Amino acid sequence: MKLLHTADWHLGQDFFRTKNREEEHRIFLDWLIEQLRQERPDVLIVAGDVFDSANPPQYALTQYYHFLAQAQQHCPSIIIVGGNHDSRYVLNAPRKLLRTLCIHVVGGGTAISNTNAIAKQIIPLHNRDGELIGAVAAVPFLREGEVRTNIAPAESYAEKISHLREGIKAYYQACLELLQPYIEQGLPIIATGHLYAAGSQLSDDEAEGKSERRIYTNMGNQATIDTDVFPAQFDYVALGHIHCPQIVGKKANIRYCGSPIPLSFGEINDRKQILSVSFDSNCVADIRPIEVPTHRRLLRISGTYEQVIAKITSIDHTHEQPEIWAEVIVRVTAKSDDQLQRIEQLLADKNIIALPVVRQELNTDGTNTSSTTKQLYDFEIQDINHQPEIVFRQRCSL
Ligand SMILES: [Mn+2]
Repeated sequence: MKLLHTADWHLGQDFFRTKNREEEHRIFLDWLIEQLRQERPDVLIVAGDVFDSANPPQYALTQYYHFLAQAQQHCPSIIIVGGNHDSRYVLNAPRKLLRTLCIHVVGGGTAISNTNAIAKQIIPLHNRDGELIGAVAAVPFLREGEVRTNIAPAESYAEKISHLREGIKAYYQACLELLQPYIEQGLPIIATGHLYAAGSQLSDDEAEGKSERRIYTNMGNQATIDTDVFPAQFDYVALGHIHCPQIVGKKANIRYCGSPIPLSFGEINDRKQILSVSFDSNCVADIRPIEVPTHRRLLRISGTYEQVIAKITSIDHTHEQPEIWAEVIVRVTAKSDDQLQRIEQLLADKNIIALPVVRQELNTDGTNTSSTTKQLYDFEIQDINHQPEIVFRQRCSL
């Protein structure tokens, strides 16, 4: 038995409200079809965040269906689960139609008390000859209301988190019971999940909270889930949510495959990949990352004015296609429109796009920059917390 594991595509991503990722996603999906052709897996698993938003743009839906139409010709089963960015309704709408193509969609979780509904998330796997070869507990991103039965009034934050963890564990336990017939046959048992496993290493921006900020709505980063929520009978756990590929909790068979394209400047040092997992009877025999080729270069350029100029000057391959996107942060002691213009001109000459725009950070004491002393030419929503009046005035002046 062999599976390919991917997640966190974020089709339709709007990059700084100015650029889309349509071309990069098209190239990735074409590449993925080629991998299906070469690897010939028995199942493809997409572990959540197919789309970047609950209401994806039309071109993203077209890319998704175009991909599925091709992929089902090369793969006996495809399993898609919803992530926190996905709308369960968008994913589930074509569910019955896709089922006829052996594409199984689980857009959202179900109430933990509803065993019949959970049973529908257990998917038997068959090979090209129609033989039963394994089973998957296709568990999507779980919302609090689905996994909690005992919401008490006035409970503390810690109690809330602890109940959420218990609920997720119970959900996987419920799956385990339904998987027993397959376990007894000695078949490989696979589970999916879209959650923040404890001890995961975040990409730079994820750590800063810029990228995956909606870990659990209103729950922040504390709602990490220990890997002991996954029963030992699961032979492989295909996770999504964290964009940096990694093993979780030192258990080689519990994995994040990461996002296939960098979705923020904090992800540019990640090795983007999908995972090819082979089983020998019900044991994982081999887990092999397949690196996703990079299509567009993303760069982070920061430093003093002189350093930024030197860095931009030293960039080779300018005018490469597609154009380079860069995050440019200039640390200055006093605002200078002239310097900013020179940097912008230099970038334009090299056909590098600064996103969102070149940003000046003001060092009030001339040494370090703190977020509270930051003066932004372009500003983000969190800055409103600091200086609502300044933000308002800047907005009016645009
Ligand atoms: Mn994601």
